[in-house]
Amino acid sequence: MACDCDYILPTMDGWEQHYQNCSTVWFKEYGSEPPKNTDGSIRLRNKHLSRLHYDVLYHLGLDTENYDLPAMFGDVKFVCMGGTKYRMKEFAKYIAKVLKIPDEGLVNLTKHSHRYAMYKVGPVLSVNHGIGIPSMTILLQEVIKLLSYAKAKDPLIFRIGTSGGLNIPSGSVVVSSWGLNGTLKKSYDIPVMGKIMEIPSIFDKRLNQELLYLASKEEKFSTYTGGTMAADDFYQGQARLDGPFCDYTESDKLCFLNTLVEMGVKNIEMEATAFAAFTREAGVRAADVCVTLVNRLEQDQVTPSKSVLLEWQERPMMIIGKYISKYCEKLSSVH
Ligand code: R2B
Ligand code: URA
Repeated sequence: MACDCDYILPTMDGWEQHYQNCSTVWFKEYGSEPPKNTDGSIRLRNKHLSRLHYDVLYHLGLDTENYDLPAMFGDVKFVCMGGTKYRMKEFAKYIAKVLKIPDEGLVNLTKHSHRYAMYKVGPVLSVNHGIGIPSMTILLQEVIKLLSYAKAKDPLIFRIGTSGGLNIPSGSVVVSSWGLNGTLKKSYDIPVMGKIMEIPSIFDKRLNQELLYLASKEEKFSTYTGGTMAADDFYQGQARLDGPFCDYTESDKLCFLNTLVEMGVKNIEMEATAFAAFTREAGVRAADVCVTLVNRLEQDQVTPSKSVLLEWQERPMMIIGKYISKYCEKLSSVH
């Protein structure tokens, strides 16, 4: 088995030698080849799909019969996902500026579904996923199929999000190394036909190191790495005291949050576990990069002004923007 890492940054001291979806790593871990084709495109593992006459990506408003997906999306290298439609349109505009691509023609490519908003700028897809795991995983699974049908080569998927921080200044950024679920396990647990299916939720270490390296050059804010708890609720599920219901005390809350801190958790949001689990299952490199809007050891409410919140939400975009431009620089130096 030979290394087939499609490196974006050259290896530096102390970095992992390979991405997690490298054939050498995958073979060691699972005893099989990774689910990708020799051209780097995603090989879908679901055998039932071959029985479909054509595939309807219902929530994207696209399908394999009426759309030429390879022509529309074959050149996609990066998918950036985030909660809101507004933020992902802003990201599309931002990346257009970074890559010096005109953005006048920005159209919502999923407009027929009325569910999500997806924009394409050169090799970048910018798409929103809504709030929470179910909304995110529906989008993510259809995006994985879309990338596979389009034969996109070695794609990467980023989530640029918001979160509550643990013991770090608000406005800091966290690049997640793993996701932790609500029962403090590093897995995404989903009931399938009456039984819980557990999928490990660990992010690609090498990709994290590359992003942290680029983030370390930012002077306006600090970037941390560590665990990210993905809760299924914003209020009690994140040990808040300010929801409509609350059956625990403030000291219970602090005791729980301190347990998370001791475990190495740096922030709490609502998607990390499933995002890490499904991207890894698909053999796709992925990273969750979130800004923290509040230090949860100090308060529950998100109180910064609208303009500060908007400025902070640009921070994950800046890191991912740098990463994407490194890739494009590398590409143009080869051609
Ligand atoms: C962070 O912010 C949203 C909740 O306000 C949720 O999508 C998340 O993960
Ligand atoms: N998003 C969350 O899920 N939690 C927070 O505290 C802030 C944003």
